Amino acid sequence: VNGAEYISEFLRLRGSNKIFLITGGACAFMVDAVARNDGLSYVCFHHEQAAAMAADSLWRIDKTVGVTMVTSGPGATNLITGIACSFFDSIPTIHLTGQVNQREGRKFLGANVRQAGFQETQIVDMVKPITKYAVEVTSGDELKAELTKAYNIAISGRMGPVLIDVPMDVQQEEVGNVVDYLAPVKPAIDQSEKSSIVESLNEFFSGSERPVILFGAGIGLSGSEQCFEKWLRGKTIPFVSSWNGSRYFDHDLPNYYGSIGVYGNRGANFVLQNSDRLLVLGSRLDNRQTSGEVSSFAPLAKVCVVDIDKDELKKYKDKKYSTLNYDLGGVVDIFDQLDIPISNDWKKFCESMKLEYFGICKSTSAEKYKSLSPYAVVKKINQLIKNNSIVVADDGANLCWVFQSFHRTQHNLYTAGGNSPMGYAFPAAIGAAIHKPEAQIIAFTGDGSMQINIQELQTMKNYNLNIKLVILNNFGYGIIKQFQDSYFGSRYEASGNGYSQPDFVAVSEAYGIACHVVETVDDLTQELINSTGPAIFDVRLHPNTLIEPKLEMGNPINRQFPYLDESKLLEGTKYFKK
Ligand SMILES: Cc1ncc(C[n+]2csc(CCOP(=O)(O)OP(=O)(O)O)c2C)c(N)n1
Ligand SMILES: [Mg+2]
Repeated sequence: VNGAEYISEFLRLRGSNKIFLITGGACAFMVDAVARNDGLSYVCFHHEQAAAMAADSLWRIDKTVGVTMVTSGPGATNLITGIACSFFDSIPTIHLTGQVNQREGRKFLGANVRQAGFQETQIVDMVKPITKYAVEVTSGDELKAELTKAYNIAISGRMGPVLIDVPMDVQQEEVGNVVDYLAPVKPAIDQSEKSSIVESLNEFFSGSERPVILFGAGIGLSGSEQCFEKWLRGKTIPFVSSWNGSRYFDHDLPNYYGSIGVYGNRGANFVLQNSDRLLVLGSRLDNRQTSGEVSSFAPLAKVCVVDIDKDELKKYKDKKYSTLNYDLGGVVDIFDQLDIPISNDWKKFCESMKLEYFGICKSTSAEKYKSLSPYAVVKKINQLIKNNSIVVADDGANLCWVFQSFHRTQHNLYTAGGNSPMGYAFPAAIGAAIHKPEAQIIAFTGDGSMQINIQELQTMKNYNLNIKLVILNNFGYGIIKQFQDSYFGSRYEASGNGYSQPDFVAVSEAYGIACHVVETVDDLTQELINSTGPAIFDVRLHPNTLIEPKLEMGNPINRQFPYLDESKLLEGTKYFKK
């Protein structure tokens, strides 16, 4: 087989059978080989960024490695924002870029020119900081070795995207048969090491009265979410989560108090802030969780962080932090041996916080303007859809509204948490719909973000994808405007002033897709949401609809806007005075 055919067969054998692409001269041999492989098919996108975001989505759905195939130069550089989504959220993806023939390339000519071949770009150097591994192959033998190597790097340890740049001559080279693939082996942790982890954690918790566990995305990335959920079911230990962690729990678990942080649930924030022992599992504690004032985070607690990535642990300089460098998947079985003391007073406090705040999503701004509450919209859709549906959120205020109010049980709920580019949700939903045509899929986006990958309406139409695309339309960049309310005297530069948008109903019509204008929650009917095939919902919100609650700069996470009255604040910070 030639290099291009080898790549196809390798991907098929790994179970990555849908290749997301835009073609071009430098990748044409690879694309043709995909088409000729009986076990593979390709999907044509209309922007490479969208293809990369769709590929990113597959692992989040069912741990399938997504693949893109694009041409050199602009095809390759267009992937970058999508690749970054995978890198920051530790999602394995494979990106195959065509490259010019080596005899036409800058390396062959030996001069330090900007470009030799047409559309030649040094994509490998460009993506190095946002991939786990990126390599240009120079021969068939190298291609064979590097495919396995790159694939295994993508799926092992702290996972992430990889890119392989394949010159046209290597795509055409005769490379021989497909060689055996050896899967990576997970390093086992022996019994004595496990006993020492139990000892450290029991020591950490000894004397605790107010323990809390914070779960991050690591619990799902390590494949241990089900084991942890089982363990938690029998326990009373309170737990909270990051947004990327919240997608791995049944929010009905009695000891779940919600997600924390800048846009977190007030009750969850109060629980965390009052704790005396905080165990952080698989979360990098980014500043959307801790606030910019890191020293005000968990101010009364000793904190222990367990993470697979040594470098993440180097961040913790303060002596209140201790760290353990483990893959949660390898140590989840030790949790049964932990002895975590909890006071009754603490259980009561957590319960009272839950009663007061959990699941409460009030839009005082919508009340003020007598307009539609985005929280009511999300909750209504949440009620109408099936428990196993796929729900993708985008960025900005619309992302916050979804993660603040969506009650996840079995749903597959996700977003590109770390990179959070405008326009992720829609192409990610396209990836989901192609991968799981039978699934119910909802993509939430904003009017601004919708315009970043609006060209993919054609992909949705062309493949007749079963996606309900919900545009939470506030006629502007809502999250930025709210920021400008706080710091720029409501001067809405480039967020309201200068910003523009098309008539989404007319746009949908041009693409031949049904569009429903939503002005009240009653416009969202069972019939419309549960119909099959593509549809768009243009949900009309007031331009000044706020994210509530939200932290303003300089505050600890227990003091969010809209500000509580003194007695509620005192209740929520009950243990601060001691
Ligand atoms: C590619 C990209 N450019 C810029 C930003 C900065 N940004 C974050 S949210 C946002 C506004 C998004 O507007 P919209 O989709 O309407 O969301 P809203 O906040 O109004 O719900 C901007 C410009 C970003 N996240 N990604
Ligand atoms: Mg908007």
